[in-house]
Amino acid sequence: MPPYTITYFPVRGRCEAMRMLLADQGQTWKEDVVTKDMWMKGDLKATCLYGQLPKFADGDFILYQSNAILRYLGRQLGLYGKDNREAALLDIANDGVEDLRLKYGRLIYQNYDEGKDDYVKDLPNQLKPFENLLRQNQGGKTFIVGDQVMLWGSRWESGGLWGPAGVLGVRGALAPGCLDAFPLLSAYVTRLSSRPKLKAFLTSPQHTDLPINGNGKQ
Ligand code: 6SG
Repeated sequence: MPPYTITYFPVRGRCEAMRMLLADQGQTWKEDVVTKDMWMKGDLKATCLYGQLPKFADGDFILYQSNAILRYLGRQLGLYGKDNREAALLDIANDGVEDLRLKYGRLIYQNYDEGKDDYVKDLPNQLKPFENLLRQNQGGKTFIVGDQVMLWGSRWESGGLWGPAGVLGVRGALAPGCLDAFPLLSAYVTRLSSRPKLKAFLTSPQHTDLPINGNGKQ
């Protein structure tokens, strides 16, 4: 029995980052899939702390909030930096991703037809900080934080930055070529996605067959 269970809708959504992190780290987990019909009944929602998914279990320890789950796993698996400063730098990166993810969520779920052109037009401004973050660490040749090609970097880097559908994961769909102007980010995505365990996950039906979002938009 894997120790971890992800309870979520049948989408990549807010869980793909933690799935990528777990896969990259050679962990196994159980998926507890909640369909729209199941969710609409309301009894599961009533038991969730904020009335939302994802819900995550590590044995009998239950967590909510996708970023809290990522941080928990980061600490659990030794991927949260070597000290308080590195942890803060990771938080800076992840919180920036969260801001972009919120914009993306509003686009996808509330304002797709009217908002798409402006979103794509502004994407270079949104991505530039991440190119800059990368450059600040050894010229962008490794990870966003840290000085070794170490697995802890994959915490935000595989999951947090480009895993979320709204950020780089959609470059083939929403904004093809959006990385072309960012050589460090492009190389970094290629570097990370060639990590064997992560690559195996990203090319598996578990990832490829799952829609990015819950309403068919991407
Ligand atoms: C939706 O917003 O998937 N959770 C979502 N929606 C259902 O009743 N801050 C936290 C976090 O980071 C945000 C949680 C997040 O963990 S994520 C949730 O619980 C609710 O509020 C986006 C996502 N959507 C999937 C979805 C939307 C439409 C079709 C599928 C939910 C399932 C069926 C209807 C609503 Fe559905």
